[in-house]
Amino acid sequence: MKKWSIPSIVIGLSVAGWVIASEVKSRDSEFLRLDVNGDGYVSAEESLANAALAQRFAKTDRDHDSKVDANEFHDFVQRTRAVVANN
Ligand SMILES: [Ca+2]
Ligand SMILES: [Ca+2]
Repeated sequence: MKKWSIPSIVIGLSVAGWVIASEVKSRDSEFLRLDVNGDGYVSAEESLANAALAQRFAKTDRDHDSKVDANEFHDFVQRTRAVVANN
């Protein structure tokens, strides 16, 4: 029984992401892509897959727990987009 609970959550989140705006969906799938071990956080090591995030990892990790959660990643995406827009 227990081994089905995590896949069910993943499927549930995927479905939820699918019905939300495509911008949110792509943001979340990038977060999921970077979170290789699936613990819900992007570590400094995992951030290396995204050069922009790796560069700004210390600033993105606002609560200084050495990992980036979904909210911190969301803010990073917003700021990155703002930087791109200004260029
Ligand atoms: Ca992780
Ligand atoms: Ca953090």
